[in-house]
Amino acid sequence: MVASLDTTFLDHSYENPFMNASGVHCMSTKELDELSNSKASTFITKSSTSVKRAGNPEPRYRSVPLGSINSMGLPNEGFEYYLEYATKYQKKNSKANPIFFSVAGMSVSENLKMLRALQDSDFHGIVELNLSCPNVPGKPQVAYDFELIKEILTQVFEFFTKPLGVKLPPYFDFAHFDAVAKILNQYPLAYVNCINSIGNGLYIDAHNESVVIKPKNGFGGLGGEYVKPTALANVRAFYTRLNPSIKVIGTGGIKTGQDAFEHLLCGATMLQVGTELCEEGVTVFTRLENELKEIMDRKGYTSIEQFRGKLKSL
Ligand code: RRO
Repeated sequence: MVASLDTTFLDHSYENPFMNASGVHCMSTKELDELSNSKASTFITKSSTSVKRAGNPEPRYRSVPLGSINSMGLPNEGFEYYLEYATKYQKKNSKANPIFFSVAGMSVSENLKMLRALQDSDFHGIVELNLSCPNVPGKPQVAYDFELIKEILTQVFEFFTKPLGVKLPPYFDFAHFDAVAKILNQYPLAYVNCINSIGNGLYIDAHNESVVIKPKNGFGGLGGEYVKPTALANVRAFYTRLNPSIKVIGTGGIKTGQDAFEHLLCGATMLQVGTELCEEGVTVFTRLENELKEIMDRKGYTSIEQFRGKLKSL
């Protein structure tokens, strides 16, 4: 195989575009260590809140035939746990590429508090602000409230100077792609990550006439094959609307090298793997890299830049 998967993201050169999606295989230091020792080129922590959270009652994640449904409810070990891990990791691996740190406060002030602490810390990686957790009962997703996106980002960029991206939910209408892109273009964002799970799906076990997860009477975020076309649409919609300085991370339905290739064609720079990482474990990255290289070899591409973003219209 001759194809190179070298990927430049925010002026750093990664060996390949693959990493985990926040929430999958990144809750504990053991899981984070496994990611760091895998073929993923970097990794992201579970979205954290100021204080440790137990999350929703189990069962709260189910693998289903075409993907997954989850209503985890933001379980995490708390902001300090991940900050300590990230800063230690940086010291131990001073030559490694930047890692990603995800935060998902339950209010504007909680997000600002964590971002202030990151700003004042030794962390010199990339921060992802998760605006799209679909699973906290009684808390609508921030990113479906466009005024609230503006309010948060305006306050964040009054003090935050480290690289910051936002995790977006899927949008389903051109009016919404336009409106959100117009807002995001007003801020010095490093990237947007499309997409979080498709919120509030309902998977039913017809034999037992029952839902399959306990929280929210079975409603939960969908991932996996169900979501790939929606993810590709969002990657493409934002890639074609955002200032070129704002990169797009593609997340959603990446199970094979071909899925990865499609995300790259739509314009994604980094690629995150959620449901399939949960299914297969960290060896998924080796397989995805081989499959993507095989496709590139077959098509005569030696680098991702030769086709990234170049999806053809009819
Ligand atoms: O923890 C969760 O329930 C969760 C989060 Br924070 C998220 O952003 N996306 C998701 O599917 N689940």
